[in-house]
Amino acid sequence: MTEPRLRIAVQKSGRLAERSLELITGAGLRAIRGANELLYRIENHPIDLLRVRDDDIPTFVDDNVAELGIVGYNVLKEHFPDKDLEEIIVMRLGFGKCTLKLAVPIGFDYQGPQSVAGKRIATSYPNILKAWLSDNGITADIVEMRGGVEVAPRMHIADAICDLVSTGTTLEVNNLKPVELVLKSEAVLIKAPHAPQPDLAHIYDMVVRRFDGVTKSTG
Ligand code: PRT
Ligand code: ZN
Repeated sequence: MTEPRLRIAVQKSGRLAERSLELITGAGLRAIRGANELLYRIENHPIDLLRVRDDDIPTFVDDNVAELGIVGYNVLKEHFPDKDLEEIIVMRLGFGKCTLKLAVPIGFDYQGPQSVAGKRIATSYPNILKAWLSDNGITADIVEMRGGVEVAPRMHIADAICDLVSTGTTLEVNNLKPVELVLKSEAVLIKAPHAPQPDLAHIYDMVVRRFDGVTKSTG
C-alpha cells in the first residue's frame, strides 16, 4: 500500500504563489516538481502541494481534497459569506495584505454609504459587498466583474467600485478615490472540516507548528 500523503493547496501563480512557497521552504519542506505542474512533492516528508487557482482553494479544502490550504481571507470570505471562518482558519500568515475598498470617481460628492444607495457598484466580491450594503442598511445594484473593475466607472458600467487595494496606485491612475474600508485581508492557512487521517496527524501537526514558527519569526 502506498504511504498516505498530506495535501496542501497553494496558488499556482499569482500574488500569493511565491510567498506561499517561501513559507513552505522556510518550514524545511523541500518542494520538487511532481508528475505535472499542478503537483509538487515534498521530497523530505510525505506531503504534496496541489497548485491551483486561488478561487479553487476554499472548496478543495472544504471538500477534504486537501487537508490544508493557503488563500487570501478575501477569497475565503467571498466563498463562505455565512460560515464562521474562525473554525476554518488555522492562522493568519502576515503576507498578501490588502484591503477591499469602496471607491468612487474623484468628482463624486461622497457623504457616506447613503451616497451609493440605488447606484451601480462593480466588484469581483458580490457576496462581501452585499453584506456590507446590508450592514449599512442600503441597497444598490451590484455589477459582477471578473477583473478590470477599476475601469467600470470610466466605461459607464458602474458609478462606484468595490475592489482590492494595496498601494492605491490603481485607484489613483483611474481617477478614483477610496471612501470606505469594506474588508481587511491577508493570506490565511485554512484546514479541512475532517481531522487528518491518523497516519498523517503527526505530519499535520508538524506543518502547522513550523508554519507558526516561520510566521512569527518573519513578523
Ligand atoms: O490566477 P488566480 O485566480 O489564482 O489569481 P487571481 O488573479 O485571482 O489573484 P491574484 O494573484 O491577483 O491575487 C491573489 C490574492 O493576493 C488576492 O486574493 C488577495 O488576497 C492578495 N492581494 C494582495 C491582492 C492585492 N494585494 C492586490 N493589490 N490581489 C489583487 N490586487 C490587485 C487589485 O485587484 C487591483 O487590481 O492589485 C490592484 C491594486 O493594487 P494597487 O497596489 O495599485 O493598490
Ligand atoms: Zn483568482
